[in-house]
Amino acid sequence: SAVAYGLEAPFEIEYHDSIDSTNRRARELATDGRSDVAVLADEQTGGRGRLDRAWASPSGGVWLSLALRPGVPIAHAPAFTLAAAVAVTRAAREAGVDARIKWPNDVVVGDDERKLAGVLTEVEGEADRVDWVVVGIGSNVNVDPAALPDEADATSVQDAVGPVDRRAFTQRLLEEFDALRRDLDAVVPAWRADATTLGKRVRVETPGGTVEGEAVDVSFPGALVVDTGEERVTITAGDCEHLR
Ligand code: BTX
Repeated sequence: SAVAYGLEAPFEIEYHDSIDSTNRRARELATDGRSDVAVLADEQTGGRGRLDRAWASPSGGVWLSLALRPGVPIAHAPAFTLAAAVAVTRAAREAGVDARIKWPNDVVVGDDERKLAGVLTEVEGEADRVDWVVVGIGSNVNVDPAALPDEADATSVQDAVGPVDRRAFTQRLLEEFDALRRDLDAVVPAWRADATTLGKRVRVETPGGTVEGEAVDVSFPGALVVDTGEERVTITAGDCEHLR
């Protein structure tokens, strides 16, 4: 329970010392009709990123997935991804880490933009109303970066400022997320304030091809607007690279 984990959280907490994937478990709960449950684990043995990529999840991180049934149109679901990125960024800044958001879902630190956290949102339902949304948030908190894959260009809160109280970090993250999910119109302005992508030259690999230009804005519920010099392209999904 929330109390057993020592959290006064706005979500019911299901805690696991070790689990394959908190997203997998949260999907199971959401499919069963449960909502406002946060599945939390010290370690994941089969953590997943986008496009079925592996997400390294050693003990000491904050691996958590929220099962939600918000009753919004499916097109609004990306706002939950942005809200999660803002929530992690605020929790990290509270812990003393200068974290910034790289569109759409990476939380990065430093000029070399090492990845501190990632968000994986999964949705099921009808166009005008989702059945459920699962928001998975993986934060490298008290993790030795040596325990993360070399090619991941990862960092952790521990690497930046030393080990922190994971309960306080998680509490802050959940409170920030809770406030934003109740006020989705506040998500994009909050995201803009914490972003590192805006104003940068970017190359975005989208399902429809590569787009290169200046990232000029993010529009609700989370699309990136890129000015190619010839036109403004609105991108709803893709992998974004910051060009120097
Ligand atoms: P992504 O597809 O944007 O990023 C995946 C890539 O990130 C990997 O290919 C690898 O290069 C790199 N990577 C892997 N592990 C780490 C790590 N710990 N830190 C930094 N970089 C890493 C991002 O996907 C979405 C990740 C969501 C993870 C959460 S954890 C709780 C929940 N459960 C679950 O299975 N997934 C989510």
